[in-house]
Amino acid sequence: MRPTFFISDLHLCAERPDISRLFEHFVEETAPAAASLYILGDLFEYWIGDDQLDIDPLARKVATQLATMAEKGTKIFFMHGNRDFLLGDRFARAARLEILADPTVIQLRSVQVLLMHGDTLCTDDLAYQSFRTQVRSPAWQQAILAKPIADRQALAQSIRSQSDIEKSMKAEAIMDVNPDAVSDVFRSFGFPVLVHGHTHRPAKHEHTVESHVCVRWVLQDWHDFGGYLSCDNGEWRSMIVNP
Ligand code: LP5
Ligand code: MN
Repeated sequence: MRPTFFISDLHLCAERPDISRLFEHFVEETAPAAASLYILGDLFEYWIGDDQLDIDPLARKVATQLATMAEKGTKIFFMHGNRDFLLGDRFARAARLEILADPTVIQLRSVQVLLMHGDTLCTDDLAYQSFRTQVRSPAWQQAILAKPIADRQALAQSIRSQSDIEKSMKAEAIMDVNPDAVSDVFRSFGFPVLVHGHTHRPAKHEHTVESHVCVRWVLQDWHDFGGYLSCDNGEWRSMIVNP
């Protein structure tokens, strides 16, 4: 049986051509070995609506690269991150991928695996959680998507700057997952393996919840190099993309 791969937090953008080249290598040489590729959010630096495809050559290229991989036989799944939560059906069709809800449970052999972007676990970051509630509301999204694309681009940049200012004033611990939130999801989903990104703190954690030892994989971001998590016949491994 072919392996399953997981990636997140690539933050692809025209300003980082090195990461785009790494991604190209990954989709052409590495990921086709997988039966399924799960992209757990923040594939793009930001996404302002699917008409980004009309103005952003990199977005079109990524869609084509993913579609080519899907045609070769790797099933591709995408979950929204806090940067690309506006990615929608038009991109999904162009990239031949399926959008998943956050959270989603999949089964690999007999193991239940819970997939999340990871931002909902950061419950101590109250300012972020209230921002998230606002931008994930269908009414807000409808109003935003009705605006001209240039306005949305400017707004995304303002939010990015504001977010960077606020992050510089937040304690590191606030921006990590909350242990009780993690225990709660393990409990609610029957003590699965948990895979998430967002925090950019790649690791394999073990949590004991009601005497169950549960594993939580945090995915590698693609800031300095590319990485993915592989599950191959029940064996989990964190891998580096080697061009
Ligand atoms: O992304 P990261 O890791 O740097 O920081 C996140 C949280 N920040 C965000 C915001 C994103 O960085 C930017 C999202 C851009 C999306 C583009 C589409 C938007 C649609 C608009 C156009 C169509 O998610 C950060 C967390 C951090 O993770 C760790 O978990 O702390 O959260 C914040 O910093 C949020 C702030 O605390 C509160 C929100 C500030 C935004 C204020 C809006 C100002 C608008 C000005 C308009 C003129
Ligand atoms: Mn994120």
